[in-house]
Amino acid sequence: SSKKSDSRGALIVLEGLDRCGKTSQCSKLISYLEGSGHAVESWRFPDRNTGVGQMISSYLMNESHLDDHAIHLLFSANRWEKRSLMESKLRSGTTLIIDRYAFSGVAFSSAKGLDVEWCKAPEAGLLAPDLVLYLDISPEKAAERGGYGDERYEKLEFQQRVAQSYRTLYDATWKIVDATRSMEDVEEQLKQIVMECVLKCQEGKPFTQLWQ
Ligand code: 2DT
Repeated sequence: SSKKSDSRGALIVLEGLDRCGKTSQCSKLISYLEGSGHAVESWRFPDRNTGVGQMISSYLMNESHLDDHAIHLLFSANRWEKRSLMESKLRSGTTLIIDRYAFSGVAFSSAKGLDVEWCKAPEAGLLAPDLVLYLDISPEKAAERGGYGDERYEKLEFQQRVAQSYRTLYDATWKIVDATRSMEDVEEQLKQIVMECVLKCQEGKPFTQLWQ
C-alpha cells in the first residue's frame, strides 16, 4: 500500500574491508540526503559508546582478551541494544546510513574459523537492511591505501579471509560497488542507488528481518 502512514525511512548499510572508503562515503551520503531535504542519521557498529561497546573497543585495541565466541556475541548484543531505537527512527521517517552491521559480525568472526550458521544465529530478528552497499576492493589494494592502523583485525592475511567470508553473504539486497574507482565516481554511483531505495521506503516498503 502507499498510504502515508506506511511511509518510513530506509535502512542502508555500508560494508567492506578496512580502508575501502566506507566511512568517507557514509558522510558524503549524509550530506547528499540532508541537502535534498531528507531526515537522515549516521550510525556505526560497533557503537563504542555503550557499556557493551566499551568492552568491544578495548578488545579491538588489544587491551583485553576475549574468547572468539564471547566477542562475537558482544558485537551482536551491541546491535540488539540499538534495535528498538532503530525501528522507531525508521518508522518516524528517518533514514539511517550505517557503517557496518551484522554482515561485519559474520564475516569477521567466521574468518577466525567460527561456523557461519553459528555466527548468524544471534543476528536473526534484527531489522534487515533495505540496501547493503558493498565497497569492493582487494585486500592488497586496500592495504596500499596508506596502510592499516594498530587494531586487532587490521592485518593483510586476516583481511583476505574476511573478503572471502563476505562473499558468502551476498544476496538480493546487496549492491557491489567497485571501490577502486575515484572517490567521486563511487560517490555518484552510491547517490543514485541510495535515492532509489529511499523513495521506495517512503512509499511504504515493508520491514523484513535478518536470517529467519
Ligand atoms: P571499525 O574500524 O569500523 O570501527 O570496526 N567488527 C565489526 C566485527 O568483528 N564484528 C562486528 O559485528 C562489527 C560491527 C570490523 C571495528 C572492527 O570491528 C569488526 C572492524
